[in-house]
Amino acid sequence: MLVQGPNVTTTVRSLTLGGETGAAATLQLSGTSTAEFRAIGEIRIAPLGRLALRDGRSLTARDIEIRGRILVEAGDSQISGAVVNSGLISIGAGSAATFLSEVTGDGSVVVSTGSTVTFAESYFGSRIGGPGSVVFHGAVTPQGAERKLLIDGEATLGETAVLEITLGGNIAGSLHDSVVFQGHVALGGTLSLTAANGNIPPVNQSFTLLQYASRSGQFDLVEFDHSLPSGLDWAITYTTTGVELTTSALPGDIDLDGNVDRSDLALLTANLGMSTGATWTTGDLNADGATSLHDLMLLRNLLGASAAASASTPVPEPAMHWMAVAMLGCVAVRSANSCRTATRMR
Ligand SMILES: [Ca+2]
Ligand SMILES: [Ca+2]
Repeated sequence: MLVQGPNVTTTVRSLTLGGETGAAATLQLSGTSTAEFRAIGEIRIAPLGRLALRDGRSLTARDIEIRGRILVEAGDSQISGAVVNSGLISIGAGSAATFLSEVTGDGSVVVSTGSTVTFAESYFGSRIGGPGSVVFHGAVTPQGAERKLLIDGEATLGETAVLEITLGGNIAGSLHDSVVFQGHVALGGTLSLTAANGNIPPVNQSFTLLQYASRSGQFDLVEFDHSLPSGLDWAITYTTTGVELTTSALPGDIDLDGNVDRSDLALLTANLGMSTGATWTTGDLNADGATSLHDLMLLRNLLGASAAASASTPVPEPAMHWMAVAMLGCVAVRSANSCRTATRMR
């Protein structure tokens, strides 16, 4: 069945397209980019249903359940309504789709060459395939059994994006959320870290949070949902292939070998004066984007300390560090009772 949509705004109460078995049913909306197809209630696309948006037609519903397919075949289409995708969202060549509401589900999103999919709100999922581009402006949360989000094409995390990563265990290598970018990623926005069940990993455990073929930019802000033992810190490092988190690092242990020593001092002094874009690796220990005398003071306070010793003995509280943390304060998120340590990266 093929229904060619009219060139005017069409409103229906709700729509179920296709069935579980039998012949495929296709609703094709095409003709003019100013026309909108609107459902007051929900749109259900059954396994044998296909909804094709051509020429930039907009689709609006309260809820959109996809067990069949949504095909964006030409133009720039906007889809508004909470999407649960256990089927396929396919963005055809030379077209674009913007999802204005939350998208969840374990279904696939495939983006063709020269095409772009934009998630203006939250995206919860495990797979965005195809060589096209993906842009995130809201929360991004890996889902699925492997707790991994795999993205084939070029990706952008905009300044309002929040990448949510939950650390599931208290040992390195335990299951935790991660994102694999097979292509280039432009990083920005917030990295939000949560310790599942309050299990804060012990000193100097490393987790690979992100992998990428290439990268530009860095997170503007890193948030944690738990305070760490006095004098310890979280280190975010950017390598040529990924982003790593070292938990409960000693402020000053720039090379993350578990000791604050002359090697770390040499690394910091080599970058002293770096005013923008500095990271832990280049001596920015208080994560303000610069490598300055403040960072040097943090390192000096712990010169000679070792992570092994700090695991059993409380590390002396470096005054400058906690002054910096106090200035940054806590950011309340999700509930009035939760207090996340927020760190401005640049
Ligand atoms: Ca060191
Ligand atoms: Ca700094």
